[in-house]
Amino acid sequence: MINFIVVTLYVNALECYLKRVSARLKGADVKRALITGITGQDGFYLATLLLNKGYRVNGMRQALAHDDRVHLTALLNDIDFHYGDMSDEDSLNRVVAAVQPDEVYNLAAQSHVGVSFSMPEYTKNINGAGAERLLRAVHAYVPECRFYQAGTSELFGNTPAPQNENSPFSPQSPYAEGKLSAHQAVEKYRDDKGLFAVNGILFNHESPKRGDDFVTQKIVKAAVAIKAGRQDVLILGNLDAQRDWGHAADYVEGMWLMLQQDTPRDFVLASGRTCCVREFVEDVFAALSMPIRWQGKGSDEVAIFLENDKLAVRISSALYRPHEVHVLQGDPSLAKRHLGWSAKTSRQSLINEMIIAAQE
Ligand code: F7E
Repeated sequence: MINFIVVTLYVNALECYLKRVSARLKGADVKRALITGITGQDGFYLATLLLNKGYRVNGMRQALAHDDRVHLTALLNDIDFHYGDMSDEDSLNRVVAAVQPDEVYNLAAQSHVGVSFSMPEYTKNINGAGAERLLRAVHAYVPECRFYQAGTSELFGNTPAPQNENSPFSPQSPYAEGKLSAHQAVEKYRDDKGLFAVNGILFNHESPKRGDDFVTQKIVKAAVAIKAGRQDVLILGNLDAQRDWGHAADYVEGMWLMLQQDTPRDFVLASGRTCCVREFVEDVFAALSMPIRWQGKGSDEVAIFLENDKLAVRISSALYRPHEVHVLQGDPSLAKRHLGWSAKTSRQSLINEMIIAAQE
C-alpha cells in the first residue's frame, strides 16, 4: 500500500514538473497569469495551482529591504517576478504592459483588519484605490484579459448570517471600506467598460502559510510553543467572534474557476460552517492533548489546563478592535451550483496540518 502511495505521489510530481517544463518551452501558446500579492499565503497556493496547470506565472512584488519571497522558495525558478506597488500607477502600467497577461489575480492588500484601524489611509489607498489603478492598467493595455479581485466577507460587517451574494454590505473597518471601493470598481469596469472582471467574496481561509498576526496561526504557534515549554500563556482579544474558516488551497481553486466561466459573475466562497475563536482555541489545545476549561467572563475570562490547573489563555483588551464583525458564516451554494466548487478541507484537518507545520 505504502509503495502504491509513494509511486502515485512520484507520478503526480513528475506530471506537474513536465507540465511546467512544457509550459516554458511552448512560450507564446501558454496562458500568462499575473498575480499581485504573490508573496502572501494565497499567492503561494495560487501560483502552485497555476504552474501545475501549465501557466506562465508572473508575480508582482514590492521593493523591500528584505527578500519577501520566503513562502515561495520552492517555486522561485518557475515564477517571473516584477517590481511594482499598488500605490504607484506607473509601475502597474509598466508591469501589465510588459507581461501582457491573460488573467490577472489582484491579491495585493493591506490584509490585516485590526491594523487597518491604525493605518486607515494607507489601507484604503492599497486595497481600494490600488485595485482601481490596476483595473485601469488592465483595461488600457490588455482589455481582453480576465480580472479577479480578492474580495472579502468583511464587506458584510454585521449583516445577519448566513451571508451570500445578495446580502447587503456594511463595512466596519477601513480594511472593509477599501475592499468595498475595489468591489464597486470591478462592477464599474465589468458593467460599463466590458472587462471580464469578477469579485471573489472569500470568507476566512487559513493554512500553514498564514501570517503570524492572524488569529488561527497565532493560536496554533502559541499552543505548540507552550507544549514545547517555549511560551507560558496565549494572550487573545475577542473570543466571541465567529468566523467561517476554510483552507486557502481550496479557495484558490475557486478563484481560478471564476475566471474560466463564460460570463463574469461574483461568487461567495466559504465552508458554510462557523465557530468562535474560543472553540478554535479548544480544538487546537485538544489536538495537542492539552485539554482546557474556561472560567470567568469578558476581559476576565481565562482558560486553564485540566492537567495541572496552570493558566493557558488570558485576554488583553488592547487586542479588541474598535468595531468588531461578530458572526461570519457564508452560504457557498451559488459557487457549488455554478462552479462545482466546495471547501473540501475540514477545520480539524486544517488545524492538524497547521500544527504539524508549526512543530517543524
Ligand atoms: O481575526 C479575533 C478578531 O485577524 C479573526 C483576513 O484574511 O479574514 C481575515 O480577517 C477574529 C477577529 O482575521 C485575536 O477580533 C481575537 O474577530 O485572524 P483575524 P479577520 O479579521 O477575520 C478576512 C476574510 C479578510 O479578508 C482579511 O484579510 O479573531 N481575535 N483575538 C484576534 N485576531 C487577531 N488577529 N489576533 C488576536 O489576538
